Amino acid sequence: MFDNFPLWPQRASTSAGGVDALYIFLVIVSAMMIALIFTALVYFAARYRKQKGVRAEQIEGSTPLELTWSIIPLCVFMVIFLWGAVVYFKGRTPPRDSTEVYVVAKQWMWKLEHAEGQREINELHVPVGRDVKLIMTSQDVIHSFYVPVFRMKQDVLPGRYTMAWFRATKPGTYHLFCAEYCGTQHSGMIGSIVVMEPAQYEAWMSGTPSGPLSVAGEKMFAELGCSTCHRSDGTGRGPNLQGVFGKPVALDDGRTVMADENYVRDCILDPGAKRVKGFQPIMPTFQGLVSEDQVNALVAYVKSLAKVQPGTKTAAVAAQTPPAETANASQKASLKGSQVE
Ligand SMILES: [Cu+2]
Repeated sequence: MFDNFPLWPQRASTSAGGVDALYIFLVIVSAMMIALIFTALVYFAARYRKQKGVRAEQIEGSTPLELTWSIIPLCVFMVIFLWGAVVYFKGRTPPRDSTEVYVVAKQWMWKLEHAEGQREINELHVPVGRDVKLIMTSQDVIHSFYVPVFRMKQDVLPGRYTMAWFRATKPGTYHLFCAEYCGTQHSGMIGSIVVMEPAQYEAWMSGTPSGPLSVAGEKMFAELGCSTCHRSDGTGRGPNLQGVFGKPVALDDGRTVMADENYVRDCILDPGAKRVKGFQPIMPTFQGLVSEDQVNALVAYVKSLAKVQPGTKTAAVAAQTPPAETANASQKASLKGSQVE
């Protein structure tokens, strides 16, 4: 009966149930309050209507009554607040080892790039049952990545990364909307999320051969000359980036910041702002010289260095190098200390 007119939107992610439950609770509490207020309104209007010979009496306040109607709502609001906070923090905290997808929004399309290198426009293929972390930025104005069936919406801002994550529970093709008015063709900024069975997804992944994003980033790192200062043997004029990502970094101005995606991004585009302690302000800005896609690739590369022990060949290079050459390279590395170049 309700096939073409569903009373409740479909759910297709692990967090959708939690969001719905909170929403239903809010609706029930609101409905109960409306019922209570309107019943009292009608009752009192009838009970204390104007009658002959009856005069209104002045009543002094009642402390127990006032305490009751203050404390009960306070408890209800605290429940809503705490419950909301739990749902919010769960939705904001991507699980470790999530599959990563970089999202670049622009008027009026979504560009998506998997960490494995696959690129898509207005379409995102993901496997069912796997955590997917979105690292998003905008090339122009504010957009918002909204997937109703996942109950997930996150603003996408120019000049920084915002994150979101989901774990799809049901294969299917679902709507992706931009939920922030972003110009004349905002309503056309739509796409789809294709959730596939793992085997199907593997087949899809292998159908579009392209190297991992971190390898593209490593190439760019060399082309832009980054590797001449950020040397892996620690002798460069810039900090060695191996093992840095995901750890606290001491800055020149005394602050300590976490080396996350936004930090790496800021260092590329505004190197003076968060300079590492003990290094000179000699790094030029790459603002305007690299595209958002290129920044994403560089971030993915620096991230891939997180697990690399200082002074070893990077995983990204090893993955690309044929076995014979790898052996050769590691021999060389052990002889003279390796460089990521
Ligand atoms: Cu938009």
